[in-house]
Amino acid sequence: MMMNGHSPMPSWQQLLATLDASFDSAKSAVLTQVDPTGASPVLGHLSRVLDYNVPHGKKTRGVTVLLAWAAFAKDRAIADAETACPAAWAVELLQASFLVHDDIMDGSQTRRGRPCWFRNDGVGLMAVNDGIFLDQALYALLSSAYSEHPQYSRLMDLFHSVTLTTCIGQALDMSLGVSGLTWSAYREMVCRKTAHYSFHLPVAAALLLRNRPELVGVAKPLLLRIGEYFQAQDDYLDFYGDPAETGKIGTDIQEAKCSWLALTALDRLRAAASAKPDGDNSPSPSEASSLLARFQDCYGQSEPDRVAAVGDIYRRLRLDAAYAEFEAAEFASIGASVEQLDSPELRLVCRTLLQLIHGRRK
Ligand code: GPP
Ligand code: MG
Ligand code: MG
Ligand code: MG
Repeated sequence: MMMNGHSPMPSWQQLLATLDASFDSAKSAVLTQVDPTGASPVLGHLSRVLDYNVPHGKKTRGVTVLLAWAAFAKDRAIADAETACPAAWAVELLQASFLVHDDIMDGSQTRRGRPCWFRNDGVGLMAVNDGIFLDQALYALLSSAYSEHPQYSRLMDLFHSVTLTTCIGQALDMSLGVSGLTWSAYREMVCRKTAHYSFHLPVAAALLLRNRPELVGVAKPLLLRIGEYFQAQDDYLDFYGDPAETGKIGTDIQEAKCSWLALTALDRLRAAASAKPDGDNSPSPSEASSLLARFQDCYGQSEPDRVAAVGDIYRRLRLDAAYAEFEAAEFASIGASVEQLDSPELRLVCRTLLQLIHGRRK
């Protein structure tokens, strides 16, 4: 990728390698703030919390900080990316904190191919405190790296306000359920619980570090759309994904989540039940009515038979094909909007992100 005659953009893999190489220094910046003497008896535990929960994910959000930072560089030398690494790890710390808490709330078993943190021997409810630690550690890290930066207070406000938004989105996720729900309620929830922290936050953080606060709002609507698309993929993978690839075992059916699959299933069943079949393989009105009753009886129940019955309904409705259609249309539509962005740097960032997540299997 070469732009405007500058040196080429570092690749995603190069940025990821830069990020990985800086983990130890981010970790020690956090632990030094916890206890500069290094003598506290909790340091061993906190070090384990960081090692287990922070560096093992895809790090899409952390690398996005480095990508946006690099896109706005005059000279795109890879070494320059190191300046943004603490902000990148701050976003990954926030993600780690959310995931530790989310897995408790969703009753999940595995994360990133290993037991969820709270399921580890000797951890249990201590994970609640560990999640708070991961959240607060990010502010220690930001302060150690950027306290003299002219945008420091905006950076703090950004992390705080995005955390509040995510927390409200998570409250919606935990309380919505699925019956009688609209797509607009779904989109609102998904935008808050996922899109803000996953896509807007990393780009906005990089823009503040580049002293470009005036650009923070410019790509936000598009980044939020990419985030909504990303969560629809996550909902799809919850059922259709391979746990060997995603590293997690879905719980959306048992937990009665308002997910893309559940909403699409309800749409299709209601349309077919009222003799407005949507597609060639639609069930007849009487089959649709009985599937609808079965769905309502089984969704949100933990008995394996009922979970399997919901899966059978998804397969009967060919929701994988419905999803593939949605994904292609959404990819094209967001892609067209990306090309309308005036800023070539923001265009590059959004295009890279959209291509990165398109068709993802994990
Ligand atoms: C994704 O939901 C959303 C989050 C991880 C945000 C959690 C926010 C908190 C304030 C705790 P998900 O449950 O579908 O994600 P996954 O499928 O990865 O468990
Ligand atoms: Mg979850
Ligand atoms: Mg959740
Ligand atoms: Mg999910």
